[in-house]
Amino acid sequence: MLLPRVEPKRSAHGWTSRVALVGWGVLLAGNVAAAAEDLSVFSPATRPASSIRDLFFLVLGIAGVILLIVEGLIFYCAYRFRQRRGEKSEPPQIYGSTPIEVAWTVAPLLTVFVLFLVVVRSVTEVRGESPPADSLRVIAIGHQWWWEFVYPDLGIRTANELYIPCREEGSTPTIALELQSADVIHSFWVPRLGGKTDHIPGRTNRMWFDAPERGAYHGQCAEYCGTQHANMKLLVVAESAEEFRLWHEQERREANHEAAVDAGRERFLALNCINCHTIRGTAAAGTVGPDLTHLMARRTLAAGACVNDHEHLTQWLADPDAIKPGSEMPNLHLSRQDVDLIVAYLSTLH
Ligand code: HEC
Ligand SMILES: [Cu+2]
Repeated sequence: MLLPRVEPKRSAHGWTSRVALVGWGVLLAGNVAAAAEDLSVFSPATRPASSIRDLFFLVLGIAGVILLIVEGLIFYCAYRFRQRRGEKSEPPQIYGSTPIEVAWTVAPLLTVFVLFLVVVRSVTEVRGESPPADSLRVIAIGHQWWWEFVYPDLGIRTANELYIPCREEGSTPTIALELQSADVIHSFWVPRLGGKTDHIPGRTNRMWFDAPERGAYHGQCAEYCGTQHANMKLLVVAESAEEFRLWHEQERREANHEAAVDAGRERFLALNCINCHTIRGTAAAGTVGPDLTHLMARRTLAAGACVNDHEHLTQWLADPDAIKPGSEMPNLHLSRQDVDLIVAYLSTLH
């Protein structure tokens, strides 16, 4: 049957949509390029991450071949059986063909079976049996919307920035994460180190990887967990054994106690900050929000929502929602003077 011809309408604004499309393309390419360095599954730094990348390419390859065959057949048939000049009626219609039906049932079954096998192989590569006994254990707890990292064997507790020793000549420690949740489901994803694994309330999921090269690796919560899910970022910092030892030594210390900022410390301890935050060495022992004992050791505030500097810290205390709308840290309507005093105090917590 011939379809009636429809004249395409010429849009008066065709050029705007074209410009928008090009702009969008440029933006996308820019994002891809920026992400390519760091948030990319295509530059794996560990064995599980490489396994996931290889699986991706294998599946893409198989899907690509299927696409070529199917599209090729469509084009072939469209050309071979096109309507010729002078042909008015439909060609003879054929129904049923056992060989073809068997073929298109068996071929997808085989394809799915092969995909199943390669996925199972990758899953065992990623999960393995269990991590070696001398792994560095870290309990990673997902909160709305930040990460808590507890090192049970090292006696420290930090937030949002996970420090680990890196691979060095003669030693490749394994990092064994125990993933838990304080509220809803989150997902731990540092693309260059390993795939997504969920934090599920009431259970502990495990993932582990060999320490990567020295460097910083960005990550992101990968399971929608509420309004600030996008601002639930994390950074993994892989340091040399010596750097890691120094960092650990510093983290173990109680908070600095500088007389010059006594006024700020007193305000902090008098306010309800202490119901939610811990500063070791003071009376503050809350566990609702991040441990602030070594706040200044962190590069960012509020799980990567902004850089950790004087200006943003001031803004955060004056109005957390201005930086992270809907955050679980309430606006305490502090006076300008209190904010300045407390910022001065927090700025000494190295
Ligand atoms: C009801 C609990 C609560 C109270 C009270 C509270 N906070 Fe928070 N605070 C939080 C939570 C939760 C976060 C994490 C927010 C996020 O990242 O989404 C946070 C984050 C922070 C951060 C950023 C920490 C980091 O590493 O990113 C600072 C600094 C901070 N609070 C200081 C204070 C101070 C100072 C007070 C008192 C004036 C205070 N908080 C009162 C819950 C609280
Ligand atoms: Cu999330």
